[in-house]
Amino acid sequence: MEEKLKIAVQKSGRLHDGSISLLKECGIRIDNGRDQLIAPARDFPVEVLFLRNSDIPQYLEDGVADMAILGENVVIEKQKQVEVVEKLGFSRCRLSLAVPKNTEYTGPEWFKNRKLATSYPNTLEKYLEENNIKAEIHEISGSVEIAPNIGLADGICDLVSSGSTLFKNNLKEVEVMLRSEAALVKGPDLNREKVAIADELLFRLRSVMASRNNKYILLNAPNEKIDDICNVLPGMKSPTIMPLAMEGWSSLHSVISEKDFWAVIGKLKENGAQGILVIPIEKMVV
Ligand code: PRT
Repeated sequence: MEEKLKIAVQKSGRLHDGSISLLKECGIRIDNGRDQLIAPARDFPVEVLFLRNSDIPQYLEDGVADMAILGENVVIEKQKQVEVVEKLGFSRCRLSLAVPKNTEYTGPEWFKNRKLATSYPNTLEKYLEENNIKAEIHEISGSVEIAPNIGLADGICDLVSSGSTLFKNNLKEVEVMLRSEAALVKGPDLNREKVAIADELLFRLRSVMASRNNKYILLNAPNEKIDDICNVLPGMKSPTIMPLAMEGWSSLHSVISEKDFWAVIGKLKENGAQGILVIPIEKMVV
C-alpha cells in the first residue's frame, strides 16, 4: 500500500481556515474536512487529520500524525519532541504579560510574589525563572483576561493580537514574552517514504509563500533612466529589459517583495517610470 503522510490541522478555530487554504494552494485538496477526523487528499499522498490544536504536539510525538500546522506558541508550551520546519506567516500573535491599566508598572520585578493567570504555565514558568522572579501561577483554560477583574490574579499571561481584548478588560500589555505564527511542524519519526513526501510538501509550501510575499512588476521608462531604475528594483536576478515600439523607451519586468512595495513604487516614479503594473504571482518556484 502506498505510504501516506499524515498532516494534522486544527479542527476548528483560528488556524483552521489558513491551514486548509495553504494546503489547497499546494495542490492538496480534501473533501468536506470539517465533519471528519481524517480526510485523504486528492492527487497527493497525504491524509489530513482534524484535531484540537492543543492536542497536536502529543499526537506528533506519538506518531499518530507525522506533521502539523500549529502555532509556535503551542509547540513551545507543550515541550514535546517536535520540530518547527517552516514558519508560515499567518496567525501572528504574541504571548504577553498584562496588568490592570492603572498599575504603576516598574518592570518584570513587579510580578514578584504576585498571582498570574494563564493557559501557558510552562512558558510562563520558564520566563519567570529566566528573570529570577518568584510568582504564583494559576492555570486556567479560557477567558484568562477576566482573572484580574474577579480578583483571581494580579496580572495575566495570554496571547495578544490586536490588543482589543486587553483594552476591553482594562488591562495593559507590559512585557512581550514571545512572538508566534503558524508553522509547519514535524514529529520525531518519519520513515524514508514520508520524508520524501514531506520534502515535496515543503518545496510546494515555499513556492506558495514566495508567491504570496512577492509581486510581479512591469513598467515603461526612457532608456536613459534604466540604470537608475535598475538600482531601485531589487529583482530576483536582474530585471528583464525589452525595447518598446516607441523609440528611446523600454519595458522593464521584475519581481518585488510585498514589504518593499510602496517604498519601491515611490522611487520608481521619482526616477521616471511610467505605466507601472503590479501583478500577483500565482506560484513562484524557489
Ligand atoms: O481548541 P484548540 O485546542 O483547537 O485551540 P485553541 O482554543 O487554543 O485555539 P484558538 O483557535 O483560539 O487559537 C489557535 C491559535 O491561533 C493559537 O494557538 C495561536 O497560535 C493563534 N492565535 C493568533 C491566537 C490569537 N492570535 C489570539 N488573539 N490565539 C488566541 N488568541 C486569543 C487570545 O487568547 C485572547 O483571548 O484572542 C484574544 C486576544 O486577541 P486580541 O485580538 O483581542 O488581542
